[in-house]
Amino acid sequence: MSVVTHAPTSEVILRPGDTAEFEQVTRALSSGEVDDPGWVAQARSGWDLLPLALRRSLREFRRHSGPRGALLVRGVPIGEPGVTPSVLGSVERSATVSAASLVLVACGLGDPAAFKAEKSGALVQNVVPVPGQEEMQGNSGSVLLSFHNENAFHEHRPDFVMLLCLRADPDRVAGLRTACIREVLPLLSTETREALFHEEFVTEPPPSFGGSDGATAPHAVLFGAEDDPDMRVDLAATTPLTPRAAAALAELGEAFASGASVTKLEPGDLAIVDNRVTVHGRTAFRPRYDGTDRWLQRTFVAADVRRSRDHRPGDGYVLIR
Ligand SMILES: O=C(O)CCC(=O)C(=O)O
Ligand SMILES: [Fe+2]
Repeated sequence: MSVVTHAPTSEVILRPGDTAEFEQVTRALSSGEVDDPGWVAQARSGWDLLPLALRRSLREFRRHSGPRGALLVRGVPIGEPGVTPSVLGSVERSATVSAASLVLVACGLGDPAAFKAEKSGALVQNVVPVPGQEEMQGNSGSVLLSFHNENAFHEHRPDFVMLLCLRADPDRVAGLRTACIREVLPLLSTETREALFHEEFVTEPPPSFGGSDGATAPHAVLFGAEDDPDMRVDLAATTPLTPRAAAALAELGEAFASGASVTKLEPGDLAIVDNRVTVHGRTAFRPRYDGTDRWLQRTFVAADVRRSRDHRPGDGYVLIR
């Protein structure tokens, strides 16, 4: 009899020895330019040197992301971060320990990827609150950030979204929220499930991608396997086209809220969200803009980068549309 096991692990705590081993690999990558394909190639070979326990967990997660569709890895090397940046579109171009940690993991889960229209196409992006952006439904804001699949409008949205915490908010109230369709599906009525499988929704890109001009063709929110579907939705950018779609979307939003896991990320915590089955968002917090604010770094992963080849000139890591 064949046995398929999908270990439901949702948290991996690296032992101090594993963190030290991981850190050594990042040190070898601590000079150079993150967006240089040569540096990424070095990170790809560095993957083989990462602690075995970590590689094993990530391999299992890549095969099946578990009932929560997210993995928290604790004890990831972040070096010694300076003051939290506070400008719009801030990115990490020069190699640092934290940037190396992100790209090393990305190279094991698939390949790193970025969008030219977003944060200038950098592979490692700073997620920080920005003065004047408080109300933004984007990662520069600090009001409640609603549930979304990352870049839900895009044909080649990331398969995994990685968020590495360099610094928690001083009040320790900001929480990353995730909700996985595997946990949410049983909470939905039959009518809602059915409606979500119909192509009766459109999703707009954020303004940086062209705003409403670039809205998708009608799409379904759930698709694929009826008992383990993929999900495509952004509660701030997806519009229902019919009354039944509107009712279903409202019920889905309520189910996200009641089925969500909330994680107050600590320095060295790496959250990996399976963007195919899990939405994420963030609770509200109060920024100070004094260099001590919450600071995450973000990298997207494409499980099969070949599929977006026509969007990536020169087979690079940046999708130009
Ligand atoms: O700040 C967070 O915890 C999540 C922000 C977010 O949605 C993102 O950066 O994609
Ligand atoms: Fe996001």
